[in-house]
Amino acid sequence: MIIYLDGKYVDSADAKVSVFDHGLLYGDGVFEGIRIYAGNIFRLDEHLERLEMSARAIMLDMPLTRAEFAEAVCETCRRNDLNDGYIRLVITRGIGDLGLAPWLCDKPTVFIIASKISLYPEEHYRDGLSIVTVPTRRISPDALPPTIKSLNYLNNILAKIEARQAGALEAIMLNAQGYVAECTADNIFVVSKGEILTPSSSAGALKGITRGTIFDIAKEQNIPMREADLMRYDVWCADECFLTGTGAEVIPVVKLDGRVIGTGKPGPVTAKVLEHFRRKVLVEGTRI
Ligand code: PXG
Repeated sequence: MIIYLDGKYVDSADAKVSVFDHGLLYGDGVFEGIRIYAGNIFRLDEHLERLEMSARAIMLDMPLTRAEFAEAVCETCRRNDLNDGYIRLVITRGIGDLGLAPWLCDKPTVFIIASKISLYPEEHYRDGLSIVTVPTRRISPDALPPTIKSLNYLNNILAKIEARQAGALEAIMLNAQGYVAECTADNIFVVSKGEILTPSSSAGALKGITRGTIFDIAKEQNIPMREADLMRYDVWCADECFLTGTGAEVIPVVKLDGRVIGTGKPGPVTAKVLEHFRRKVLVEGTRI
């Protein structure tokens, strides 16, 4: 596997970062997870825009222009002969000393991994997931805006551990007020009385690229959709529920906290959204 690392394309065995890198020492950095389908990188420009906003929010100067990043992402895919897979683009604060001070870091570290993706098994797309609500809350916007896709995933990781302990593959995280924020690595949606509802970023949701695609599909298909504050009750009593993420795409949820959602089977709105999503990823995108 060939990795892009600080302007060079190196073998994965040689792709090493320093133990003094603040991405490692403090989780000081930002990243993107991107998909490539049939040689087309899905919504690359939107991912790079979100990356720029994340970097701006943590006062990290972008070491490359958007065009340079786009080229580096495409070239990493080309060098790995990757037409379908997952791309991880990471920018850290770079190498510094053992103090927090980001201004003592020389220059950001940039690396890009283009690899295969491990998806949820197909039966979950057919039958739907059973998920739980976990005790770990989504970090609140006054601590760290949840819109920043930073290298600090520890609260989501704790939630993921709690999900696993409960025998679930994903989990709902509530915000500090007790409203549904999102899942550990996916946004959440409910369908209620024909309308698609999803938490806002001020309620703790990452502005997911897949989430944005769902808004586009809803508009194109004339399905009413809006942001709303959701309680667990709203998910328990919804007609349908589904999750979205770059890795998961669109995946139905049929059970939350032991309660069956709707009919207990993936619903028609979810099926329609999933079908249009799968079509979109094949026709949109940046050709490598
Ligand atoms: N919420 C959170 C907290 C995420 O980390 C999403 C929502 C979905 O956003 P996108 O833009 O992907 O539609 C994410 C992103 C992985 C992995 O390895 C996935 C994410 C983050 C980190 C790792 O599958 N999902």
